[in-house]
Amino acid sequence: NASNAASRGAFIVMEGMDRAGKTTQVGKLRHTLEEQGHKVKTIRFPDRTTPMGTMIDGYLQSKTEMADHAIHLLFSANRWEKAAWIKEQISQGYMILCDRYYYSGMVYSAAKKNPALSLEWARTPDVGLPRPDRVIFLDLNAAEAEKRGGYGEEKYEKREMQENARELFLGLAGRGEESSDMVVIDAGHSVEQVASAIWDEVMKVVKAVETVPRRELSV
Ligand code: NYM
Repeated sequence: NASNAASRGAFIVMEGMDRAGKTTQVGKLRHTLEEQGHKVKTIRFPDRTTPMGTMIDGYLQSKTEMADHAIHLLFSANRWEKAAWIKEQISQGYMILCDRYYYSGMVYSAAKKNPALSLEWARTPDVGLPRPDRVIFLDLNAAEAEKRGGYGEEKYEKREMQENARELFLGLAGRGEESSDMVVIDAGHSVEQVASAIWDEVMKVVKAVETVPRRELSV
């Protein structure tokens, strides 16, 4: 009903390549929203603090091996663990800022180019999760990312994987629900310039949630 819609928070997702500055920008956005009097909570995926998150962490650090489909489902289950909490917080009026979400889920799994693991297959286990009000994709090409200090030691932090993932991310801008939720921001500028471009988008969302009800991902 209208009074619920008026008081709910927004669900904002920050996506992007490794090294694009997601964590920095989530912190800045939190600060700006709080200055404007909003209640904010930040989360990140993978959430490595849960038992499933511990398994994901072991995989990313190459301590354990897992089949492509199995690790994919674990990343998704790790989001499902938090789904009820996200809905609850939004309905209590919190702005949820989320560092990575199912876009990373689809894209990094599909970037492995396993012929049995398509982008469409990868999206399926996430259907029904809270749908973001806006997904900000911080775009940075692999060469720029490497200039920022290169990649770490974790799985997927290799040039080819990153290039595949970026191409898939950008392709989501033309796919169904993602095309209306996602905005691409060039992360190759200064921290302040990127923060200001993000704020321009978030301002619109903060206004829009007053009239738009919360939704779930659909097929
Ligand atoms: N990642 C992240 C996935 O492969 N699937 C997912 O569903 C999510 C949320 O985990 N390289 C990958 C992307 C990153 C890695 O993320 C760890 P971070 O933000 O470095 O903790």
